[in-house]
Amino acid sequence: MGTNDKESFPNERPAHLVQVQGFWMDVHDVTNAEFAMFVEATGYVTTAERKIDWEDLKKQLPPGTPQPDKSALVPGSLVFTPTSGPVPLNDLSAWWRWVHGANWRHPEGPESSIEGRENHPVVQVSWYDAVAYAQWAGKRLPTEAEWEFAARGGLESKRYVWGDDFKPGGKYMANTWQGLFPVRDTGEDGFVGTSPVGSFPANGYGLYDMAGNVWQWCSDWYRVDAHIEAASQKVCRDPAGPAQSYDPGDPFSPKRVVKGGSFLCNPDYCESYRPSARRGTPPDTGSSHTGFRCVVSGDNAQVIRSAGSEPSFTKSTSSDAKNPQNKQPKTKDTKHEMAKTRICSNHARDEEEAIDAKYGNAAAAAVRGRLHGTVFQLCRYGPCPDGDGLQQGGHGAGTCHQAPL
Ligand SMILES: [Ca+2]
Repeated sequence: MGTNDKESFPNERPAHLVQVQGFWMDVHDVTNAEFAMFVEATGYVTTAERKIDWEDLKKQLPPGTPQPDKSALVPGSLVFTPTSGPVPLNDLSAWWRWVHGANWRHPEGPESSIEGRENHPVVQVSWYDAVAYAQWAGKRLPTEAEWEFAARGGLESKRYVWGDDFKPGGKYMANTWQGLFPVRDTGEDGFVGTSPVGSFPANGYGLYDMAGNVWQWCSDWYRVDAHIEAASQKVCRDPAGPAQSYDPGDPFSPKRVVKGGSFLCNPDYCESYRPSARRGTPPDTGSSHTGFRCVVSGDNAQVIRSAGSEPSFTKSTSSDAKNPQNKQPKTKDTKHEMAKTRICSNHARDEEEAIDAKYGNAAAAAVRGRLHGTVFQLCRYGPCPDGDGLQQGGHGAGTCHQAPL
C-alpha cells in the first residue's frame, strides 16, 4: 500500500505491507438512480440540503473566526467552476464555488438536474450521507486499505490501476481532464464532467472507475503521515485507519480519506487517479466530483447474494435525517441487489467456480456462505508471514496472494 514513487505526493509514501481479509465491492460507484432509491425509501435528507449550524461549523475554523452573515449559512455545496484564464494552482478557491442550492439532485446548482444522468455516480454527498446509504443497503464504506487493494486489481507496483502506460495503445482508460486546468477541459476522453459508470474498461478485479470520474469516500480518518506510521509495523492487518485526523495544513478541520481522483485530475495538477493517491476531505463536505461505493465483508456476503425481491425499509423519521451520525435505518429486509464483484485470491475464485460447476448457482451460494471469512484471506505487498493467520477458520485453504511493490 502506498508508493515509493518520487513522482507522488509525500502523503502517499512510503510503500508498506498490508494484509486485508476478503470482501465484496460494488462493481461501480453508487449512481444517482441508486441513491434516489435510498432517499425514496427512507426520506433521508443529505447534508447539503440542510441548514448550516454555525456552532458546528466554527469548530472546524481557526479560533476567533467571525460568524458570517446568516445569508451565507443556507444549504449548499461546492461546485467546480472553470476559470476564465490561467490561475495559480495553489489556491483551490479559484475554481471551487460555494453554491446555494447545490446538492445531489442539483449537482451544479438549483438550475441543474440529474435528468439524463441516472447512471452517473451520485455526487454532492457528504461522508455522513455515504455512511447512511451504506447502512441502508446492508453494506459499509471500504477502508482505505481495502479500496487501494481493490483498485490495483491484482497488479503489482503499477502507477495506474491498469499498468504503467497512461494511454495504452493511445486509448484513454479513465475519465480525467484534458486541456489547461482549470480553464478548459477539451474532453478528449469523451467526457467533460462525470461519465456514466462503466464507460471505461474495468480493472483486473472487474471494478469500473477506480481511477478518475469521481473521488470515493473511505471509512478512515485522514492523516498526512498515516503511511509513515503504518510502515513502522511489520505488516498491517486490516488497518482501519488512524484514531483521529491530522492535517497540519488545516488543523481545525477533521477529515476522512477520499481515493481515486476525479474528472478534474490531470498531470499539471495532481494525477490523483493513481491508486496510491489520497486526500483528506471534511466529512460534512460534498462536492461536484466526490461520490462513493460500498463493500461487504466476506462473512456478510449472503446479504447481497440473497437478492430477488425489492428492498423493504422502514421510513426514517425527520429527527433521524437531522442526525445522520446517529441514524440507524430500520431495516426489515436487507435483500437488495446491487452490482458487486468479489475481491479474492485466484485460489478462492477457482474454488468458487468449482462449486458453481458442481452444485449450480443456487446451491453454490449457500456453500459459499460457509467459506466466507475462512478461505478468502488476502495478503498484499510482500511475502505472507509463514502460517500467521492465513490458515485460520479451519478450512485449511487459506491462500496468500502476493503483490509486492
Ligand atoms: Ca474527461
